[in-house]
Amino acid sequence: MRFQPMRSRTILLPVPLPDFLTAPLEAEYVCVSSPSEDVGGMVVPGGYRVEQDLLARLPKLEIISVFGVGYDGVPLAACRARGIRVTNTPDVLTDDVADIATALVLMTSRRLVEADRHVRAGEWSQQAFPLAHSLRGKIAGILGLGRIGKAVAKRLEAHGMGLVYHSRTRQEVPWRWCSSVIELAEASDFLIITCPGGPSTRHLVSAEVLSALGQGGTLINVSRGSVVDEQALVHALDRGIIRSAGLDVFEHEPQVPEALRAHPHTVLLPHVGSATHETRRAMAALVVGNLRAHFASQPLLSPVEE
Ligand code: A2R
Repeated sequence: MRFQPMRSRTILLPVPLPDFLTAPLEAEYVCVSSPSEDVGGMVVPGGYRVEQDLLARLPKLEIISVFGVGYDGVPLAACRARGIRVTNTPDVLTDDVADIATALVLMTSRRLVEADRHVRAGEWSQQAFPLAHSLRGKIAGILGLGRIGKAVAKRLEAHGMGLVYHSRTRQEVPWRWCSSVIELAEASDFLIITCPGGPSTRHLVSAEVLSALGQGGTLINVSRGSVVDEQALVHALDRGIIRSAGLDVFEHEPQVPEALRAHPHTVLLPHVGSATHETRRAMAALVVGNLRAHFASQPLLSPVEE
């Protein structure tokens, strides 16, 4: 007779997740898509909003394992008050997200999307493509110098760029610290957002910050759309207050304002920072490993500590 594992724990998956994540979960646990009294664990994608009334319907919930590094959708204080543990998937996605930030810097500065359209539209034989802008000697300002911010900084240094940064804490790094986001924007040709989302960073990049970035400036965002006042960004692009924007994240995903889609100097990606086979599988392994560790009363692999 084949051995059947005892699936005694119930895990809530409130939204569809990839097969390579659900398959190992279904092998070990009873997986459900609606809340029930038995639910002991929950797996949600990064940025998913875990509402308080959902938590209230899960009296036995012990752990929320986030499939992503950003956990801004999880009400941490409420979880702490109930002793619910929270995990995320840091480190394994750092390089991929940093690559996308670097790609957006190159795509906006060298106008690569426009250049591609130029060739496809058969325009090359009629007119030369206009000149773009070099990266060498330009300044990249990193907003949030954590794991991803540092990986972006290293990549852009290799492109001959100068670096400045702003985080709440000054760090022992070779790059100049700016004490405010405005000071950072003033010093930057490219303002690159790599800080977490959530209430404490909401609209940190405001109309005032975009003005400080200025006419030759480019905004790059690979963290969370909530960090940018999107209306102010549309205004800044339309009025030429800044030159361009490269965005992998938006305030109301998957909605992207028509004004951003129509603008010639925006490069827009559908939140693909960590979207590779390799990284998504490594993230899935961390999600499963954290649940396994929790239910075996072992130390968590990547607990969220605030
Ligand atoms: O401020 P600090 O010293 O705690 O530094 C963190 C910085 N940060 C902020 N910087 C400015 N203003 C804030 N209000 C603020 N809050 C946090 O963001 C730290 O240097 C950085 C975050 O780095 P890590 O925790 O290492 O996160 P990681 O792995 O780089 O990912 C960043 C975000 C995620 O939360 C996702 O939303 C997104 O990238 O994919």
